[in-house]
Amino acid sequence: PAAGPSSGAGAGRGGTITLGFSQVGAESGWRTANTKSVQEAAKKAGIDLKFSDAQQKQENQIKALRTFIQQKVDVIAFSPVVESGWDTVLKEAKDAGIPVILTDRAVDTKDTSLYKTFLGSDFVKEGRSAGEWLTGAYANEPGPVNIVELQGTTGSAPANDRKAGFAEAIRGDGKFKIVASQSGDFTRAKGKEVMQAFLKSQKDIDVLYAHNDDMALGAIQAIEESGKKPGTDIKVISVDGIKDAFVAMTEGKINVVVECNPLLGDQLMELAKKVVAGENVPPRVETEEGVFPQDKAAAALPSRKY
Ligand code: GYE
Repeated sequence: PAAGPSSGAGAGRGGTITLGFSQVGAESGWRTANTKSVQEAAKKAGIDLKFSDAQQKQENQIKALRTFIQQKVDVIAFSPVVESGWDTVLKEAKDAGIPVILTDRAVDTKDTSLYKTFLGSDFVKEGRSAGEWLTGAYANEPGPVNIVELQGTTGSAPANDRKAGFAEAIRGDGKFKIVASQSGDFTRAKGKEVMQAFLKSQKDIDVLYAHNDDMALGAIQAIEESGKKPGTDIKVISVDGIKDAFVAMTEGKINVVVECNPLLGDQLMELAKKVVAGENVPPRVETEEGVFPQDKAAAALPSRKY
């Protein structure tokens, strides 16, 4: 039977759900894997995906969300580039009766009725795991342990939370000192550039903590070009777990990677179907992740999916 005119959110033309998805950008290997996962899962689930890339700019995401609202999509999902500044546009979606799912990154709002659920990782825990690895590795070493930190995109949930979790884990022992901390915007190019500056301004760097693998990989180039050995002269801690980082671990250049899972597509489609059907969903759905020290890298490498 021919589908009648769409009767608004939740109906779906001809039974097909339309999902408007606003992605952060294409800044990292993690992001590329995440995009692929969402696109493949939508296809598999028979969901009509309207995909929009914000190129790491909040204004582009707000525009994309407004376009989705105008198009009367059945459900909106997005990965907010930064945490704050979403209340107005989320209110517009709510007033239009379009449910919103946060994927990967959270928003900072007091009004939790503005979205149905959050699907992603516990970034504070990731930061804590990174810090715990460090305190373990240096348990019997005298200090000081001078750390430089490459932060993710300023104002983003993973940058804020990975910083906070790490700081919390090392706080108990005064020998751990963060001597420099700056954003590398989650990219290889910026990671390299900022590491070059750190190497110039800091005489004595023991450890690099990078909020993602791409920045760590860029920084590794800078370390090598400066004549030092990454993983040995400067220990490297990273987050995500992309294949390239596992390769770098097997080469001894990264010491530990805290995993962050980008393969959220299938779970997102499940949640999208449920919220469109008006079913209850849990307010937070977290993904399972591990920690991979260097000696586990070779065994894990062949089965890495991203
Ligand atoms: O760690 C980083 C990406 O939001 C968890 O964004 C994501 C982060 C991921 O650019 O590589």
